[in-house]
Amino acid sequence: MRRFLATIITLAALAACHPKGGEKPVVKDAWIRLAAVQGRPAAGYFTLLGARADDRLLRIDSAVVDRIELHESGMNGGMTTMRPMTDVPLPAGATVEFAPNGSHAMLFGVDPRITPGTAIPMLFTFKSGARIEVEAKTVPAGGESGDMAGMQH
Ligand SMILES: [Cu+2]
Repeated sequence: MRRFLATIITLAALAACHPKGGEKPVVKDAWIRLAAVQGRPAAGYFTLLGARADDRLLRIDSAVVDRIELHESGMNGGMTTMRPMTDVPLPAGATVEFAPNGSHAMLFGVDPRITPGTAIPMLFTFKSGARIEVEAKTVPAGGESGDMAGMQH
């Protein structure tokens, strides 16, 4: 019983200091690095903020991109590798970053009229049913959003 009470108290303390998320997840700071060669995939980055309840990012769609995949990066024998993720867990109140060298969105078949500086609309769909549209700014291949350099992904 004493152990049980201690658990309750610990949980209450955790709940008290846990940051409260909003009703819906938030998508912020979305940007896309276009490919150096037209026809090659572009890479998209953004930050997810979890809502009050656990959620999952299921997919991203854009009217000007044929197909968008969610990829995670890893290292394999000194080489950067990546593999598709079917969805992305977004726990309540958590911050999940898609950033260069880490997880990223891969944009296949970007409309050739998109040039650096053109915004790309992206619609994020979550398991909770939340759908959030953001405008991602685009930068040229090798360009940065202020935080990183050089990598393909
Ligand atoms: Cu990728």
